[in-house]
Amino acid sequence: MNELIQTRAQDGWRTIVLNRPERLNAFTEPMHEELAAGLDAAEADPDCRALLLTGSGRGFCAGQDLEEARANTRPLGYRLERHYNPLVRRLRRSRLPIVCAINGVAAGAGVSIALACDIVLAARSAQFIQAFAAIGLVPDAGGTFMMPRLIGEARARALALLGEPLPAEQAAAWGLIWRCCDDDRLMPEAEALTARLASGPTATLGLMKRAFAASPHGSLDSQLDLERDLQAEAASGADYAEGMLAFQEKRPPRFSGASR
Ligand code: LHQ
Repeated sequence: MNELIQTRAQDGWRTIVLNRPERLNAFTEPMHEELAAGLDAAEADPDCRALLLTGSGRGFCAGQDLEEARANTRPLGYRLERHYNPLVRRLRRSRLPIVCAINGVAAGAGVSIALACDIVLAARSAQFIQAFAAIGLVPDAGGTFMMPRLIGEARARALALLGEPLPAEQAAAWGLIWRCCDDDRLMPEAEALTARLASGPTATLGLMKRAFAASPHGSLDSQLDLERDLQAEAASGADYAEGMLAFQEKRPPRFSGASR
């Protein structure tokens, strides 16, 4: 079966692979539907405690499939509202920590989707391209929100207006992503990172995501209040008790990931 999205279940976590390599994993509507179903299934599985998102072939994701966009009469705003914006929101709001392994070029909304994940690793040969200006469009799927916050407005504006590729090493040096590594190390490192997150205090990692999601909109006062509330919630969970006990007993913690 020619799946547009492949899912592999590992012990405690899942890999989700964008799988249209002949089109550099550019998104079509059916691919969005399959990805949403894959994310639904992962979220609903209590044994799944982390996700790894990557692409097959030589690209990560070339954004919207331009052939589909041209052939299909749906307005562009509909596509964003129906597929891209919910995807970005759900990656950000997911209860699961999400690692993104950028195995090759990321362009257009492909960059935005990567940046909506929690930790982004890239192969040294990968590039990030704000490809929008070249086709007469503006950055979307959260690009104008995430890019300036990660790398500063001067760099974000120039990348968007010029559409120049940003090599992975530069992206890491600028703080767009967590780090880059040699191409043959990408998947082993991304998998090790995801497995490590999967053995973490999952519910608490979800609370951390909430704090970071609120941060750009908040003041110091509002973040202090939010952190107080989230900390109370974290401290009421079994993983806090286990973490404290493990510290006392000088052993690694065995987190259940549960919220209580
Ligand atoms: C593609 C694509 C592609 C189809 C490569 N579509 N086939 C949201 C909502 C609604 C509407 C509009 O937009 C959005 C958000 C967006 O994402 S808009 C931005 C869409 N993406 C782009 O504009 C990127 C277009 N692609 C490129 O500029 C290049 O392909 C890059 C720079 C990504 C890679 O270049 P190369 O490494 O030289 O590869 P290539 O161009 O040879 O691509 C390989 C094949 O993939 C090729 O097909 P072919 O039959 O000639 O082998 C491309 O046509 C196809 N492909 N991107 N987005």
